[in-house]
Amino acid sequence: MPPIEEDIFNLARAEGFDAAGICSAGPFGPQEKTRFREWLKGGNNAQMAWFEREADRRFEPSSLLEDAKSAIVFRTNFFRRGGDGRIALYAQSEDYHTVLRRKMAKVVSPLEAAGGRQKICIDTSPLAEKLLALRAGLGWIGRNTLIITKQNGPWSFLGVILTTLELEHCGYGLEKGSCGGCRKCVDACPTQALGKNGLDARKCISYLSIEKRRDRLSQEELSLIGNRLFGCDECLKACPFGKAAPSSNMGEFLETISLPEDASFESLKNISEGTPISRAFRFEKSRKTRPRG
Ligand code: B12
Ligand code: SF4
Ligand code: SF4
Repeated sequence: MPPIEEDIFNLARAEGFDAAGICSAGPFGPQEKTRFREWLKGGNNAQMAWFEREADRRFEPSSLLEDAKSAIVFRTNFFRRGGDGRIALYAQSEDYHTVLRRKMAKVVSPLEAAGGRQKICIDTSPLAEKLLALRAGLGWIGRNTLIITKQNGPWSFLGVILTTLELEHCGYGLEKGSCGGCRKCVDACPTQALGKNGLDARKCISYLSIEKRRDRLSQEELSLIGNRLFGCDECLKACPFGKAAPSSNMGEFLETISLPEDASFESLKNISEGTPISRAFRFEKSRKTRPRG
C-alpha cells in the first residue's frame, strides 16, 4: 500500500474509525440517477424540498470539490446498549457531525502535505454518501436503506473526505454481503414506511419527528410518532446483523443525556445542547421543515 494511504488508515484507526475505504470520486451513472428520480417522482422525499434543488449534485462529487479524484469514506459504529427508547440512540450523545469532523480533520494532514485540496462531508452536503460507501466497499445497502455490515448491522455513521489526489483504491475493515431473504426491518417498521422503492419519508417516524416542525404535524402524523420524542430505531433494532454489535470505539458515543419521565419535545431544548437534537431548535419560524446543516 502506498505511504499516503497507509498514513491515512493509521490515523483513522487511531481516531477509532472501524473502517475506511478509498474509491473514485467520479460521477454515478444513469441507473442511480434514475432510481433517485423515480423516488422523488413518487413523493417519497415528503417536504424535504432540498432534495429536488440538489438532485443532480448528489451524484457528482466534483460539484462539491472541483477536480475531486478520490473519495475516502469512513465508517464508525455508534452502538451501545441501553438508552432511552423515546429518542433514537444516535441522538442521545454528542452530535456526530461535530465528533466525526473533529476526527476526520486530523486524518486530512497527509493529504494536505501531499498538496491535495480536500472537502469533508458528513451528512449535510448534497452527496449520496451511502452509494459512495457501497463503492468504497464498506458494506451493503440493506432493505432499511442503510449501510449494513456483518460486524454491527446498521449502527454506523458515515463520513467522506473528497480529495483532488488520485489515490489507490484500498482500505481496511471492508466487507461484502447482502440481506438475502431477510425482511425483518420491513416487517418491524411500525408505519410500513419501507417498500420496494426504499423509504417513504411521508410515513417515516424518523422524518416526522426530526425533520418536520412539531407545530406543522397533523393529528395523524402525531399519532404515528406516539410517545417518541426524536427519531426512530425500529428498523435498526430489527436487523439480525446488529444484534451482537459491540459498543462504539468512540467514547463520545458512550456518554448520553438522561431524560425525566415526563419529558416533552419542548423540554428537550434545555438538556440537548451539543447533541443532534439541538439542531431541531435552530430553525427559522417560517420553514416547514428544518434546514440541514
Ligand atoms: C435525508 C436523510 C434522512 C431522511 C431520509 C432517509 C432515507 N433513507 O432517505 C430521514 C430523516 C428519514 C433519515 C433517517 C435516518 N437517518 Co439519515 N440521512 C439522510 C441523508 C442526509 C440523505 C439520504 C438520502 O440521500 N436519501 C435519499 C434516498 C433516495 O436515498 P436512499 O435511501 O439512499 O436510496 C437510494 C439509494 O440508496 C439507491 N439504492 C437503494 N438500494 C440500493 C441497492 C443498491 C445495490 C444500489 C446500487 C443502490 C440502492 O436507490 C435509492 C433511490 O435513489 C443521509 C446523509 C447523506 N448525505 O447521504 C443521512 C444518513 C442516511 N442517515 C443516517 C442515519 C444514521 C439515520 C437514522 C438511523 C437516524 C434515526 N435513528 O432516526 C434514520 C434511519 C432511517 C432509515 N431507515 O433510513 C446515516 C446512515 C448511516 C448508514 N449506516 O447507512 C446517514 C448516511 C448519515 C451519516 N453521515 O451517517 N435520514
Ligand atoms: S426509522 Fe422507524 S418509521 Fe422510519 S423506516 Fe425505520 S422503522 Fe420505519
Ligand atoms: S433487517 Fe434484514 S432486510 Fe433489513 S437491513 Fe437487516 S438484514 Fe437487511
